[in-house]
Amino acid sequence: MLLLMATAFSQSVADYDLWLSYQKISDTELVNKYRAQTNDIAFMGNSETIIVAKEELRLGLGNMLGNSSVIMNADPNSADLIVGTKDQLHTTIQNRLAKDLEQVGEEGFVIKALVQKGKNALVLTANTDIAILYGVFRLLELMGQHQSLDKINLVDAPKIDLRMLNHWDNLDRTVERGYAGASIWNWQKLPEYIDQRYIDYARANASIGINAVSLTNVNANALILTPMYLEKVQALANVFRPYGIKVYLTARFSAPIEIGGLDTADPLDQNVQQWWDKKAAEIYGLIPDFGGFLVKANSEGQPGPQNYDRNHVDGANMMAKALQPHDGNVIWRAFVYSEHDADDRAKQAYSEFVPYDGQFMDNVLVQTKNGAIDFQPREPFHPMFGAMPKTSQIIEFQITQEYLGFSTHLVFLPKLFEEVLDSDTYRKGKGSTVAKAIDGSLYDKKMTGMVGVANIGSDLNWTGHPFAQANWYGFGRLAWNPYLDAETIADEWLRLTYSNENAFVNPMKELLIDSREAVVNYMNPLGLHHIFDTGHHYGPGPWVSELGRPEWNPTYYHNADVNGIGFDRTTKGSNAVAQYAEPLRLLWNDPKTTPEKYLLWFHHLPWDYVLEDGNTLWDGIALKYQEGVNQVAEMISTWKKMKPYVSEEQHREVKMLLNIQLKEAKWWRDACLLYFQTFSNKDLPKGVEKPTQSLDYFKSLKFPFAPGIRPQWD
Ligand code: BDP
Repeated sequence: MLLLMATAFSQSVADYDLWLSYQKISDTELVNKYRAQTNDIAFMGNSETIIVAKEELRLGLGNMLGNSSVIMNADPNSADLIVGTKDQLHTTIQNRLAKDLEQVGEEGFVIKALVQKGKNALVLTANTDIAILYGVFRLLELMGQHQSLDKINLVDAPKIDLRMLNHWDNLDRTVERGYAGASIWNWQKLPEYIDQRYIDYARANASIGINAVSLTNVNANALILTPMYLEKVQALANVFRPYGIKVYLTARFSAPIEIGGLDTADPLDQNVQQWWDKKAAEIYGLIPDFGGFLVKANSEGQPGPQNYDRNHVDGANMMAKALQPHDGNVIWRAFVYSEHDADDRAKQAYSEFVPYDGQFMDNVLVQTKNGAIDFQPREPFHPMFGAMPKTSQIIEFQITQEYLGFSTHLVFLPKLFEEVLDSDTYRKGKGSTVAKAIDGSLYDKKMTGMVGVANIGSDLNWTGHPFAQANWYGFGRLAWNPYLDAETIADEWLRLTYSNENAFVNPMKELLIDSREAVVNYMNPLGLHHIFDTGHHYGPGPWVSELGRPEWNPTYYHNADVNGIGFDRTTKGSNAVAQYAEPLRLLWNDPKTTPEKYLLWFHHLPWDYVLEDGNTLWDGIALKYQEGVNQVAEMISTWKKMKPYVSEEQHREVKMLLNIQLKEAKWWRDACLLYFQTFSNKDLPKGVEKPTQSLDYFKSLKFPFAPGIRPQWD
């Protein structure tokens, strides 16, 4: 009992509100100004979406300004704030804003300060109700960051169509790679019982513009497509609809056999095709705005078209045909690597998919992970980006921290996302960034999208680590605008979640920005990758070498031996560099012109290879590990100084988590260096602390109950 209480109280109740706590503003001058600007509101319309938008505005203004007397039905001719879609506005204002409204499409909005009949007024307008809701959230966010509205002239629209979360939630409420408690979907109590969490989840998503969610694990269970579960999915879709969120489901390729009674799932078989046609019609009967299917096929043992000697196009197009009459999409994942292919795992998705460019139907989106291996702390961008001009290719990031310290380590992921989005693919010459490849500006796309694997669970604070909320927030902001920089996002999130005091925001912004490099340094420096312990991926396991398939073993990825370390992906090795456009192909083929952050990703180099700063490779690796540890120690000392700006509870919680992070950073450093030292046979350089335990000790650590593991991998 005591233990239970201790767990429950270690998370602050305030953390449940995420970035939507609408903290009271203490600066009275600002409060008076905001009050004057929002006291009489003419909020037009009464759709479900408009009702939630009004409620949100009332809540936000009430909390921030202590204003409980907000009028929502003021006369639009004299209101302080006028909110309405284009057609609801008075023609004079409509005409003044016509140009802006043309630019913002279905989901964008305009917030403008203007003078109406000699009186200052703010106008929030858009072409649709959902965009009004987005505008309301943005207005409240600006106020939450204490920004002046006096001259506001904001015309904003999302640059990406599909802004989506993928939950890897199982029907038994475990979450694959989930570190924040159980799944928030309570399948047993649905459809009748609507948890308040579903509504707060939808609000949080809408506040950052997320407009689609896939509810279930990509390692799918076909039961989700049976009538009993579809009724439950319908209930969730009904909750999400006013917030502009479409529901997708993961579709197990073998569902026609498992729940349909057929003896094949061959995509060219007519009975199979008809089964999917009927299934789609059944789902749309319940959920008219259903988004579609997300499919992981022929990857890591999942069934797929190749089981029937068919290919990805056959499989994806078969499902796309079933969904097309209902305007649904198939999201087909490109995360494939095969036990029958001995080639470098990093090359396989490109080799399998790029030849199919132009063959997928218009409603097929090919979902590609940000890097070619698997959500590592750092990877070069996936070579498929920009390489399939005739395909709607969308990007998949992992928000949950499978390879970044679970929900124990503080790591600000927008920095990682930004690095990928800003990478130049050179597919159409210099400046062909990944962001441009996916937002449709490099090649015309039928549909664009950005997906994040959710880090959300039943923990009181949603994400396990209170700072992991920033990763959910940041993902949404980047999906809306992939050109936003990580600093801006950090600044916004800190102000909305904790405090507007610069003495808090500035050092904490620095801490967030540096946190990503810290984790790279203490886990996988200089391009090392996938040296995690097996299955659960908790902690280091560079020594693991005896698993059934070569690419399951960390030794496959680091290749350490007495001669050196790293994966040779040059023309002399696996030639994965050939999948990148010039000049990258040429530059990354030579260690001297490869950025050091990717060095051991592309090259196997001797221990005494000389790095840019004059250190040998061995010394450089060791110093990076130490630097990572030092960075965490710095984070701890910054956090110590933040006590005045957060509650005692919040302070203690993050302090405890940072202490674990420091302990685990040292674990990574010591375990990896001791192991690599058996090959390098060199002493640790000056400045690197001596390991506290032996290599055998680190090897002996086992974690059979680490969270987030797939049941079949136990
Ligand atoms: C890997 C995870 C595994 C997922 C897989 C995927 O370890 O749990 O099923 O990715 O994305 O990173 O399909």
